[in-house]
Amino acid sequence: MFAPDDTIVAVATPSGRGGLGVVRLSGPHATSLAKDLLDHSAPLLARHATVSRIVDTGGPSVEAVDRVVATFFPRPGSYTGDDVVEISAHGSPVLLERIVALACARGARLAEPGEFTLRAYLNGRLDLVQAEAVADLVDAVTPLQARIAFDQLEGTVTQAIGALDTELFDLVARLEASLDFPDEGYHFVEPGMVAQGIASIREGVAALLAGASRGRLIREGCQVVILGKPNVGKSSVFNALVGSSRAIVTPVAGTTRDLVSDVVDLEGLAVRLVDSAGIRATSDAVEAEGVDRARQAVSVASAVVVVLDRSAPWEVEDQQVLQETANSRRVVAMNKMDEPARWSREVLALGRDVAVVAVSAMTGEGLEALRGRLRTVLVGGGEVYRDTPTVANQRHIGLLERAGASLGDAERAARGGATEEFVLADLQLARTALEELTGKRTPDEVVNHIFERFCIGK
Ligand SMILES: Nc1nc2c(ncn2[C@@H]2O[C@H](COP(=O)(O)OP(=O)(O)O)[C@@H](O)[C@H]2O)c(=O)[nH]1
Ligand SMILES: [Mg+2]
Repeated sequence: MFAPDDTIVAVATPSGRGGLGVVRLSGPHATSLAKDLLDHSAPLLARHATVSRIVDTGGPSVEAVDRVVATFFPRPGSYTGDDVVEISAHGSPVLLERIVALACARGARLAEPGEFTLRAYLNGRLDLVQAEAVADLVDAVTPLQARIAFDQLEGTVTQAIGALDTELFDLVARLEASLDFPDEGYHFVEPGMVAQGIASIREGVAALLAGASRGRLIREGCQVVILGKPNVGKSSVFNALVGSSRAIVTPVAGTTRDLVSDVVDLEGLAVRLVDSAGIRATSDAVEAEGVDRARQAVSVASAVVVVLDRSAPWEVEDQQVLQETANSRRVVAMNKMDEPARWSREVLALGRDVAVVAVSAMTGEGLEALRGRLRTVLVGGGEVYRDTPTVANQRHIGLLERAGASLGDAERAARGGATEEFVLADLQLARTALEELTGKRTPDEVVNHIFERFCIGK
């Protein structure tokens, strides 16, 4: 995809101003380029911070550009596996771009998105699962997302898959050996043992997949729509959960017409909360469009919060919202609990399994319970434990499912007394899937696609 012998350069810190900004150089000429850029005659000492100046020698006179700290990370122990020099300058976009331009003028090439991490992968510093974790870690918006990504970067998923692949490799080797010596009547593995060995690996794959839908929800975040008839306090509940006055709250029914949304951190779960127009039959064209949009948002949502006003008489419109959301995962919020109640939970005629909480968006009472119930509805109870591999990426899930299906086929073939060749063919398919996962054998276009989503400097 990219020329791996080039020396590449990019700003590694986010665009914008900050106390520091880092320019990263990687490749065979990283140190000689750094020497040209820096006002420092001695070679950079490995892994030492060197205070120096960036100088521009291209003009009629030498111009000092910034005072910086340069650090040299020699190959092969650097992030990319090539020689790397990191230059910490003052965090001004103008300065950082100037340093990059000076490096390019001396023969460096501007790095493509994700190219530093791609090199780390190509040089065997990270496997593909870990490289993907780098992007997830940088993109994380909740501490739990960051934790899962970091564990993945540390190798929890890599190790779990590696262990399965080793078991699989061992089984394949023994089956191949018994194929190679058929005349001696010597079987390196009993057919019963083969099926058992396959079953154990298949169960390992299934265990990884068991937590995957939850992992995926945590990694990707999800959407939750607040629904209810007009004036029950949807926008007030939205604002209270978001923690600011994003949505307009008025005593006039039908004021929220467009969707207002914001991301909230629900104990680590990134939830895009959507406030919607009140669901009701209306002759107002703008309001009707709002109601349509609310319904569309529900169709892609992971769950719904149905808001009801318990301080007002029960109406057929409330019943309609409950009916409309009967097939969605939902939490029912009986709002305005600070006022005298006009009806009780029994009116809802909902089973005990439906989460119903009394809240007051005005006083904040019951909101913690609402958050808790919502989280349970979305991901179930319990914690995400440290050091257990959490599979969270759709690519990984798809490949594990493929491996699991092939293992199932192999197991059935072995139990049915099929020849080693048949069993082996399925086992090889399973191995291919696992190797595509870790990057041992991944098509170039898949690798390209993965690194395309990185930003420049990663
Ligand atoms: N007493 C009381 N009034 C509330 C509460 N939540 C909302 N309201 C009031 O109900 C009215 C409608 O609220 P709003 O959030 O705009 O409802 P929406 O139309 O469903 O979005 C406003 O006058 C709010 O101040 C609550 O918990 N208690
Ligand atoms: Mg509203």
